Amino acid sequence: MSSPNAKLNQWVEEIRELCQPEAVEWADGSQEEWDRLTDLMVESGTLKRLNPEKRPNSFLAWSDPKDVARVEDRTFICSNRKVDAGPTNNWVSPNEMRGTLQGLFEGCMHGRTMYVVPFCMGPLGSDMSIIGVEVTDSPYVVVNMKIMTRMGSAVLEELGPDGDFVPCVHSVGMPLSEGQEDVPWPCQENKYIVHFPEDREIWSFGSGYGGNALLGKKCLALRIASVKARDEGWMAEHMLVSGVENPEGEKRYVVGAFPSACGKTNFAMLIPPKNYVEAGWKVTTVGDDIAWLRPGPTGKLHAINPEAGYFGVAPGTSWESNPNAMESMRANSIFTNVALTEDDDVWWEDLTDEPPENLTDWRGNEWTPDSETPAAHPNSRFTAPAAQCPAIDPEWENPEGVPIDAIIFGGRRATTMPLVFQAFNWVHGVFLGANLGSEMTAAAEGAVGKIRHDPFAMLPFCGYNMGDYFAHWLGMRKRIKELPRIFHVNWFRKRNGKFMWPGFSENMRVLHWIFDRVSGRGKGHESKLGWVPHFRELNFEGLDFSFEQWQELMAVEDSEFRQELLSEAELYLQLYDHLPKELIFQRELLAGRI
Ligand code: O2Y
Ligand code: MN
Repeated sequence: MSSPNAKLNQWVEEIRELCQPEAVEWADGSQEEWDRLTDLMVESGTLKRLNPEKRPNSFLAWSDPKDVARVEDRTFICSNRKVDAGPTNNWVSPNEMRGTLQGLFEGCMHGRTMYVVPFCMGPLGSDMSIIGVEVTDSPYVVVNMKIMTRMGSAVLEELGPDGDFVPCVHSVGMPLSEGQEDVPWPCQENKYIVHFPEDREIWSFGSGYGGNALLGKKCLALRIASVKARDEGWMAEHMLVSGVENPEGEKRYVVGAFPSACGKTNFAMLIPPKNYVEAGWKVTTVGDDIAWLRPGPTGKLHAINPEAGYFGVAPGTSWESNPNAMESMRANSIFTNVALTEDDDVWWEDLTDEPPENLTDWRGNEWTPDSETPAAHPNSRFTAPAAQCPAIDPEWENPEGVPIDAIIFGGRRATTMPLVFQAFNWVHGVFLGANLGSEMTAAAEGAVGKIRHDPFAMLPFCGYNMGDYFAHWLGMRKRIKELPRIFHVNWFRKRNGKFMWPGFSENMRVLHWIFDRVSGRGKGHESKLGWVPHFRELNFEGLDFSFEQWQELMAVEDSEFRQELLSEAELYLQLYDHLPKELIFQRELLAGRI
């Protein structure tokens, strides 16, 4: 098979000549193909079929322990000029990198099948969507792409004879010589995740895992799309998209950017407290990770979720913390690096209060509750279809996107940041996004508890100079007729080592205030940080929360903010030559206020 698109056929032929696979297969996205590839991987040991009674049509993969996460130090933005990648990205000149890739990819698919995977990021037929084609030697990638994107023949049809696509080349980097036996998870020590922003091209070598290999997600939908968005006047953001409807049937949509380990997926799929549900409030999910935003027909910013599935962190996800995610992965899902139960189901830390007596851990070893290592890898994942989420928004595939009224920035902060405040205006809101930071939670990330600044939660995902990205955000205010209001939230403030706010479902109360603010209700009052709610403006019905607790939760300590200003200085110095003056001015204003 080939496609009706001559440019695509020619490119596939070039990659075939370079990589020299044993066979070429065009993915059509059918159930037959899924069955055939999953059978093949069960046979080869890459997948285990889970108990069909408990988890129909679902599989478990255990990766090589050297291939368990995104590799930021091996991720490159190869713009023509170094300054366009900026100081926060790894840069190598396109010429040098193309030479390196030529060497790496020559013959890299020997003995393997090369799959050609046409995929669409965003609803088929939407002007906001982008088509990509990923060539890969990993059948695990093909089946994951079927869940995470619109994939296969329908995309080729949409592409037509003249359509354009983002070429994505992926290899696990382990060619097989004649008679050489394969391993369940082929990969390579030496990994390269490479983006050519001007050519809109992605090359990935050596990893079969997540964001390194499912190239529609972080590589296309964020790094390449952010560059395209800057050039074309829209925004590609690392944001969830949710709908909120009040008992009167008034509906608002919000987007939210949160650095990792801040409960972003839980917030995207929030189930309101009982009294809210009984009163008729509804929260729906459009997307849990990425939003593409364009000025839309209503004059507001409109958002689509470019993805069709969730690639969520398993540990910590449970019927208590996120029932909607649990429902989403009941069937037709792939689990990576979680533990296997005795009855062929999956388990991970915090899934149940009591761990099962006997498990096989993610490395394939026997595990009991006395074992000293976790049963599931901390970055273990579920890949589940978004359409299976009970809270999926009825408009989630609307080709025009959904109109956005609020942008929410949040981090995990034990000190300094109150529960919620609203930016004074767009420029101040951009300042809040630029200063977004979160505590590090894993020793692997650095000093636990230390603040890592992650502007707009985009530091690892912006395909160009972060200073220019801030300028693009500032410039967007002139393109949008009805600007969304911008808010900052922090669910994680602590006193005496204890969280001051219950979080999870109770975050609905904050969302309610945000809803009221963007609807012209909810008065609030001005503080040094921005607009904040009065105690009486938050609905505490069904929650025992005193005025004294509220005052502590909302307190602004000048000394903490002095420290905050100092810690921001590092990023400002790093970006000094591309930093918009508006942000320097905002920083001065904040310094003045405190
Ligand atoms: O570790 C990986 O390869 C995946 S990273 C990821 C996956 C889903 C959603 N967000 C992220 C992230 O790092 O932001
Ligand atoms: Mn993410």
